[in-house]
Amino acid sequence: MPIREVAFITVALGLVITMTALPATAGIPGETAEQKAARMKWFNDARFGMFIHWGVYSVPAGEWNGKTGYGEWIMESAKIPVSTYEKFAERFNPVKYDPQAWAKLAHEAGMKYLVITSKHHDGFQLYPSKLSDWNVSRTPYKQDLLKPLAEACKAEGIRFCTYHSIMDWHHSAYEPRRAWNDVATGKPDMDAFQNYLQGQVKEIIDNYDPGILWFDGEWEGTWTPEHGAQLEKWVRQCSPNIIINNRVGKSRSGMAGIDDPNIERAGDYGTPEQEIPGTGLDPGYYWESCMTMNDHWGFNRANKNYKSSTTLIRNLIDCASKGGNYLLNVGPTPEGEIPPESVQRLKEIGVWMKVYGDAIYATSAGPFRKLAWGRCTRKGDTLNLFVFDWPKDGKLVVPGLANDVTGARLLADPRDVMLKTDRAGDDVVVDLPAGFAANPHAEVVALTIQGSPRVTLPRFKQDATGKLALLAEDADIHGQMILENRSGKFPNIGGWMNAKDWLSFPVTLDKAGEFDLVLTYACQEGSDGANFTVEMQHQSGGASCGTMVDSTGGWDKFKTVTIGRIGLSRAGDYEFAIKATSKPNDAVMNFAKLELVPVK
Ligand code: FHN
Repeated sequence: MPIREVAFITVALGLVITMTALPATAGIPGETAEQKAARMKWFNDARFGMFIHWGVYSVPAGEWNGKTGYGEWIMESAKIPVSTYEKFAERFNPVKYDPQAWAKLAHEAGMKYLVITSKHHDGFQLYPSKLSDWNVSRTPYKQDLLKPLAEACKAEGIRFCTYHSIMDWHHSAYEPRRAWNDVATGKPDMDAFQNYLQGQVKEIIDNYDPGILWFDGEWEGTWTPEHGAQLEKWVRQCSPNIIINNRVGKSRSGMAGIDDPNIERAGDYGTPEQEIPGTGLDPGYYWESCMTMNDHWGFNRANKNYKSSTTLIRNLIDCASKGGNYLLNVGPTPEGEIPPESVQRLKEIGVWMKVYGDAIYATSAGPFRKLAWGRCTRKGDTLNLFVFDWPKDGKLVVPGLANDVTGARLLADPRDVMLKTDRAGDDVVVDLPAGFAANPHAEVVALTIQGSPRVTLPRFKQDATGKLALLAEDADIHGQMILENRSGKFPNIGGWMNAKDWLSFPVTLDKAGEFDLVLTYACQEGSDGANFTVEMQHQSGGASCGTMVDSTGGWDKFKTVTIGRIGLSRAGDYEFAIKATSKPNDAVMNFAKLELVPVK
């Protein structure tokens, strides 16, 4: 079905652009924003934590029937009969487990908290629950694996936290019961299952006092918002100051993890997974991106596709620059060892954090939409400029910063030499020392300014041919869309689930004229059909071009199509806005680029 074109010209009186802030997520009923901020302070200051996925799924180590691509989902993915799967417990014997070493490794990596799976989807508990025998007591090891780690974390000064899966492929009361669950008895009963779940949560709180209860596996239809609300209330009764993620209920929007504004908020914070949101999230919105180091959460012996330490450090910086946390995963072996590739990276991260950690901890999001050379966090009157790409001419351009600069220094320079800064129009330029051996992961320039940051956002302009290109990573995001990279080649706006969400771009048109609007986007089969408009507002009028989205065959299948032709008779400042005008079946589209191509 070709894109249907409905190009129409409207004269608009002007458009007021307002940043739509995400309302803060839920929390304790009646809790003020200040009270929540106090309760979340240790988490929000921490910025960096360790995730540990460990269980009997580590015994097959990702391999089954000659295939090696499995992880912690091996029971489900390979449809292993539960009676067969249970035999893994007989081979789960972590005699090399050293909880003190794990806590020390996390601490020395600069991590401030640790989240370990007390129970994953396979239902197996790492502790001797009184409510189930499908746990560590069924292994040769028998001892509680959580208690010594909780104590070791306390000794290292890092917060011990637990992940507990709602979905349970083993328990007889959980529904839907898997066809390969040949040990279940009786009929599933989700209310009975909730009682079991709440009983185990109380055991965990009473015995290990976790700082966070990290729920997961909430997505199946049998787990309702009401179940989530009841569980959340129960947890808060058991531990009033605990922090709960948003996967206790049904408010997260998929892997983007950010709360859907149309759904009653659940938990205290958003949980992007394997991705990092775009800029512009509300400062009062707490979130944490969780990621693997290789391609699996659980131990997979064959998978050596580990991210580099530079990538891991820059992910941490990216999260902090947007006001969020980074929860980095390790998947230990059945013998109780963290894979050497993970240990090596954690040690390298720790070396970097020792020098630059102050620019990460207890910071807030930087004031810039995008920095071509790196990222920025803010701490009081200091903007921490993380330089990934060291300028060859030694001139670090800080775009649009209107504030007076009171100082600039290299965070790593023990001599604490003040760097020269100048103003160049809207920008501040920092003179970096020639021949300085910048840290290859990221170097930090600490820039102190007068007053709260004031940034003039750059306006997008035509190139020499008169073409204007508006890219996903340049968009002002109004809502919960995220910046991701589904093509693996260029960023795109994803998670456009809500018709109220929209994108805007400040544009300065030097050359008026007639233009073709050329859109690069992706849309999954079955999600097509949403309408949207491109609005181009000048102070004295403007134009719009509207179309209906057609499928491109997948969220990662990008196509470039001409969606219309418009005439812009005036040069000058415009506000471009891309808005949905009908409710999407799933998401509106994955937006990559909009170009205005002059008509010859
Ligand atoms: O299915 C789980 C997966 O195994 C892993 O635990 C991740 C970590 O956040 N959560 C779910 C996938 O979204």
